[in-house]
Amino acid sequence: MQQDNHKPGPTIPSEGQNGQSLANKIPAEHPMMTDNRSPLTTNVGQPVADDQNSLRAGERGPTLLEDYILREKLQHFDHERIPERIVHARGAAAHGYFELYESLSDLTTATVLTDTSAQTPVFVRFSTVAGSRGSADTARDVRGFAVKMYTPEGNWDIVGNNIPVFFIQDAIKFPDLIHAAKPEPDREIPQAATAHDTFWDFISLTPESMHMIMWIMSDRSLPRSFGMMEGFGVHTFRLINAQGKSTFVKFHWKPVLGVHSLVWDEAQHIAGKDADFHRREMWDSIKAGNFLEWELGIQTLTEDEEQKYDFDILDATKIWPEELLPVRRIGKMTLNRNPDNYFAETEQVAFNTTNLVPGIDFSNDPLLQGRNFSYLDTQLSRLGSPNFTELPINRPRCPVSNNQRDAQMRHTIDKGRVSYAPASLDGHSPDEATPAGGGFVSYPAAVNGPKVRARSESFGDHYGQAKLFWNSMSGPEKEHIVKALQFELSMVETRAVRQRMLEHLHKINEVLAGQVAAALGEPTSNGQVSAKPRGTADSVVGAQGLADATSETTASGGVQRSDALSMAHQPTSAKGRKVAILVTDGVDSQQVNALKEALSQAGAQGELVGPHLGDIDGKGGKLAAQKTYANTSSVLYDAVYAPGGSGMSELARQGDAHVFLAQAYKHGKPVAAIGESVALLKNSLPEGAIDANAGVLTQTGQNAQATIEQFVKAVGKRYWQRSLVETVA
Ligand code: HDD
Repeated sequence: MQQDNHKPGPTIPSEGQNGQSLANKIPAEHPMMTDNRSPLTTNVGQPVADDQNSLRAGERGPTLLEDYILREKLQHFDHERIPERIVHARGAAAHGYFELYESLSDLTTATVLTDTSAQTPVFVRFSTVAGSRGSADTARDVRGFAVKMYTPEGNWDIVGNNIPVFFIQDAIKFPDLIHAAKPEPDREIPQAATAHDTFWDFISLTPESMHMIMWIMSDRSLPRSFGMMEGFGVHTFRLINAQGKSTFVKFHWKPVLGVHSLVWDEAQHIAGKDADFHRREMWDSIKAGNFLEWELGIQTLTEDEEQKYDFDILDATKIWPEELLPVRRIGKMTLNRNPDNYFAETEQVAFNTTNLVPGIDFSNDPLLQGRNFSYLDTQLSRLGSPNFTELPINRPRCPVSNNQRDAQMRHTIDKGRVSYAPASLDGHSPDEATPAGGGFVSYPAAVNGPKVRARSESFGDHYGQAKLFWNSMSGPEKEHIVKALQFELSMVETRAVRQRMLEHLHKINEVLAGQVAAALGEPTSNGQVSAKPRGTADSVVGAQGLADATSETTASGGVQRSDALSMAHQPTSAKGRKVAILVTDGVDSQQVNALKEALSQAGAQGELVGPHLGDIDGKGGKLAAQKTYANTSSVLYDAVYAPGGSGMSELARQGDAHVFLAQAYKHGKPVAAIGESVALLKNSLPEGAIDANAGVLTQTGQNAQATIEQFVKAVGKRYWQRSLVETVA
């Protein structure tokens, strides 16, 4: 069934190619993979002689019903679409592998976490949550980070996000959350955006979402690239060792390039200039051999420590502060191969939180427990048959053997009479694996208590970790959160919803609430939340959450500030970055080539942007412009460089060059100008903007080497101290 994805399946040669009859050349195996180079056939293999004209009665006559070739082609086309995912519809994925640094045999029996010699194949899909399949990549949203590992003990999926917490504590609220976030049902507006009444109405009545709100209003929801995002399993899981001992665990993916983001104005522009910004970047990087890498980290907690902290480890709206429970890095994942076919792989891949391997188990997190129902159910509706696990991208790489049979689109041809157990005929049915032989055994956690629809009081603090997040932000990060809330809430038409949100914000931080209130033209809140949430959360929130109006950080194990939450402490480098080099006839080619070389040495890419594509008559040799002002934009780059050269004063007359520099400046990116281009830069930026310490580099002489070095070091950084950013572009 499985084919090596690199090799096309056997093709059927035509008579014309080798002079032999087709019948003699039917391959023994079913060709599953095609590179479309074999002669054109119908879906049952009949060679097609004319694919340009349908069969008609006379050259100008009506089309004949007999034309099964036309009918088959149109019919297949008519059925090409499957339902898009109800959430996470827009995504992009890549293949790769996972390697373990050290065995975790003290904690788990899972081979993928104990065998350091193995290279486990993975397929990883990144996604936005709210938008449709055709929406823009840079919407403000959580990013899905779903990893499928093809282990020798079956597929293990970590179906995570790039944010470590979630909006709600109980899966029963998920359909409400998503209905509120999706376009409003009467008008189907807005697409891929939360800046509308129904979302904020729901949020303002759901205090448990406040921690998550701080994360999505931060720049975490505007990643620079997939490879610059963290990933989180979010829930608490269990690791089980050979002695049956359970340890609670949270999974983290730490990007080797660090965590970096865009800013909102930039993200909005990118959505128009290149809606495929993230998927294109990943595709191009992998194609160029710049693979994406993350380290897998774990935080662990013993059974005895389950109730040690003032947050509940079963509450998915809470993190375990890294200062309290450090992340141990245990392996590395590398994405090194683009999919061969978007539909067959990225669209048809089916993740499921219940795809576990022996040695890993669930916790009682009520959000996780609900997800464990939802994923299989959704795949049945999306992919249409329980045989979706036989699709090449979903099929485990280890043997699959059981008595499940039939259903639509069955691929496996099960031989023999036995499809039941116990059986003695035909060599009997597959044997169960014993626990000692690696069979999955659920952790025998003791369970007792009455059947209730209630939430534990230990889930009751909704503001403590929101405060921890706010307090851990740098100044610019706080400013971006304020601006995000000003934007989002100003788009809400219902005043009562805006006011309710201000009340919640006041409970997180008064300055934050005050600044948002000012932009909304509202008085600052008195810290009382007027509307209580409905249902079971009410009493719980009343017990701790709403009552807490102090500035003390609670539910954080005593941690008041966590550097791990801020992106300000992340390493920056030019690696994986893209730089625009503005060129026109008369540019100093040697300088351009020296810059390109220096960027490439640093793992970055320099792209020449000119007034037209192709030949640029450089001083010192010809150059080729790869992009023009018509098909690219400043927002698609991490830095902009205007080289020197006798012809470069011409650039000042190209209005787009001004916009390029001014916009890069506005978004805090490094900009540089040499020689003849310095005047252009000065004219593009506000007075006083030229400041090397603020990433604005100039060099009036022609010897640019020192500036090139300084510039390359600056690529990847953002200079938030530019005080005049609001006045330009
Ligand atoms: Fe979910 C898809 C992540 C809560 C129900 N979810 C989906 C995907 C990711 C997540 C990454 C896309 C997988 C892919 O690329 O195909 N979901 C999360 C995280 C959650 C979460 C990190 C909270 C911690 N999800 C959640 C809940 C429910 C669902 C509480 C329902 C009770 N999620 C789904 C779904 C989807 C899905 C409807 C849609 C498509 C799919 O499953 O395959 O079943």
